[in-house]
Amino acid sequence: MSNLSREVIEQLAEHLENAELNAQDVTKITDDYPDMDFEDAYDIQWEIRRRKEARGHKIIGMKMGLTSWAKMAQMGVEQPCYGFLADYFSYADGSAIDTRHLIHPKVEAEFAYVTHRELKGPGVQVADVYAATDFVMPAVEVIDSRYRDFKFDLKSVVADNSSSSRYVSGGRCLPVDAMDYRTAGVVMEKNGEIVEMSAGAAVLGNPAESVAMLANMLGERGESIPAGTFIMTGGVTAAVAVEAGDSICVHYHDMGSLTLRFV
Ligand code: OOG
Ligand code: MG
Repeated sequence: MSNLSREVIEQLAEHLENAELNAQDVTKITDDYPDMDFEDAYDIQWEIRRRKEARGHKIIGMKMGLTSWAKMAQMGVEQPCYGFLADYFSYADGSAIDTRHLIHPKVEAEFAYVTHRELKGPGVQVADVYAATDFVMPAVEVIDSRYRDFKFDLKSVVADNSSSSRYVSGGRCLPVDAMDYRTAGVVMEKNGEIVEMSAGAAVLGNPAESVAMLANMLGERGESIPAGTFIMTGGVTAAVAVEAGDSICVHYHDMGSLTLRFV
């Protein structure tokens, strides 16, 4: 089912993408379109993706969001969502992120999975994810909701590409069976002080569950996770607000650390 016309979907995609590109916040779109449903919301996200590809950007990965209780509680939303990652979102470990292009960035510590085999839902389970995973690596996401004061509902955030903005990945990559990622600890420091800590199990009991859920959600639209996809599985702690001058360092058990600073 979907309630919005194609014309409105395209208008809202342009509106939200402009908010991203101009770093200008907007009110949440369900205020003006209360009838919008989840199919409409994902249609808007896929239209933003199409717009970027039409301008020559490459889609280089996917992300899951709101997969931990810490994140769901922080945002007042009780279901995971997905988004896409465009080429210009990606930064190298140690990079400086320019806050002038962002509205109100927050950082999240995540585990990323890279696949070597297609995963197509429905019915994808953790075992399928293990069989399809090439390696697991640390990633730190910078989210930047286009909605005023980061206030949204699930449909609005889905339409806004699940707040995707920037990320760094790196550290030590490990085979999927090298460790039990559920008990892999993560410690986040902001300006040298510990601000959050958690472990992989915070994400749906096992970050691989998040990859399975992504495959199953994409399956509902007839889409899949192609072989060779980089997938961020969602923040293991609440997101931490940052501004120009801040530096972030995230330490991962046995997988090294990632740093980024904001200028
Ligand atoms: C939505 C995106 C959440 C995560 O890792 O949970 C997300 C938001 O909180 O703005 O990326
Ligand atoms: Mg995230």
